[in-house]
Amino acid sequence: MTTTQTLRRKIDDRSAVAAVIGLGYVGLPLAMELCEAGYRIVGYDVSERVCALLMRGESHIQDVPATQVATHVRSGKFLATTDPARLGEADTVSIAVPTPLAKTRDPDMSYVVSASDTVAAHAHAGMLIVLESTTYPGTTRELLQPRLEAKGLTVGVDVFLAFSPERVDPGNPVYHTKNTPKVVGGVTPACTEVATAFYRSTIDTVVPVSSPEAAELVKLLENTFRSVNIGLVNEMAIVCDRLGVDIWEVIDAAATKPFGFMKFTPGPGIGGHCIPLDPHYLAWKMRALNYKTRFIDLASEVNSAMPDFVVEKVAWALNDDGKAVKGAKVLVLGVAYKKDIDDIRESPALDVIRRLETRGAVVSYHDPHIPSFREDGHEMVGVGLSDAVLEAADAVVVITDHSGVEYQRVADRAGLVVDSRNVMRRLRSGRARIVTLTSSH
Ligand code: SAJ
Repeated sequence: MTTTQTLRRKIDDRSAVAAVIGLGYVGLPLAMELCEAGYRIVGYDVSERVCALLMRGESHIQDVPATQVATHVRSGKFLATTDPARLGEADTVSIAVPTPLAKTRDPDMSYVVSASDTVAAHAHAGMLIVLESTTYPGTTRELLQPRLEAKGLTVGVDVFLAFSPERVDPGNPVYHTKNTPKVVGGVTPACTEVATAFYRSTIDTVVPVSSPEAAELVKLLENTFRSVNIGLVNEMAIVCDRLGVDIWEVIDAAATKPFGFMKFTPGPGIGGHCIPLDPHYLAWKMRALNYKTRFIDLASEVNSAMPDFVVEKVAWALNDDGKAVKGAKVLVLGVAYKKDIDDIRESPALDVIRRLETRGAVVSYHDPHIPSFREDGHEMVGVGLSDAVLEAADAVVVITDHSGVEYQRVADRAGLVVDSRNVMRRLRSGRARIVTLTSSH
């Protein structure tokens, strides 16, 4: 039997041992789905704390119930370990490690390089290796393939190598790892075939493409599409502000078009670990090829100017109340990067708070999902949303429109609300004067 046939058989009868490198919001859900599909799993992570808590049957990932971890640990199907040697037992390895951007907006590939070295050290004939971390096109072929070949392993014959973008949307109540279509691109046709068979054993829909570069670009197109369209609608908000038109009325009316339009909404900027970052992988790669990705750069420019735009709105609104920003008591309502989650990474709220404090405002915040935070050199403890807090504020600034906040009480008790998400639009009018991104200050 050829190596391909042997590995295919082990995938088909689930005797293959599947390894997952990186047990975070991508790797752990994938490891759990692989357990459900019948594989024995070697979960590898550099964090002793994470491996220990998982082996105690606990979960550090909001979308993975501890009961599911406990079940698979108890059955012996799931092992979380910091010992890289255990990867030698694996027939398949899925790499789901972080690919952050440095402050210079250049990709920090150190985690992928480290994982690639670890895999290569324990790679053997008959192994499938799949990179899932979002990265620039060419990474799989340039970083992983040489390391495998340096061990005398021929890709497509002895070992199989592919890229498959992660599409995990934390907190999404409908789409999770098993029912989100999975794109797979192999270095050779045999690599694509084996990787497709592997993921098809676990995930409902698998979409093979012809190369790892195509698969790497699929992810970047998906998230650049969002960044550019959010940038467009943010620019339209600035246009509407200049023209005295309500941007949300315009968007809602445009969204009645049953074809050829997709609704995005303006806001205080974009946060998270995907949309603000992923497009910069492509921009960085293309700079090296002397091409300027203008849409990516322009969207980034518009989106990152939105915190300033919001702060200007606050300053003008306070001014209309005869107050200076300096010394004003400002309550920021919602600091997570998007509604109904507890993640503050890259949140525009951090920029808004920093800019307000720079201008002398006394800033506090309330976020039902984030009681306190230490992020990006900022450390704050949230306040309760009491009537007294609302009445004492010179301005309340809605940055994240979490559900479950008593916005009517905010409208009744606060004197001034700058609402960057237009979440207050359908309320009975109360004491507060409400300013949106496009209403006159
Ligand atoms: N945002 C806007 N206006 C919009 C949409 C989003 O200002 O119309 C802001 C959000 O407030 C947030 C940022 O943009 O700060 C990103 O929002 P997002 O809805 O794209 O949420 P993310 O960052 O969690 O994106 C993830 C991505 N999933 C993966 O990368 C696997 C993205 O591809 C998904 O489309 C998105 O979830 C989703 O649809 O929820």
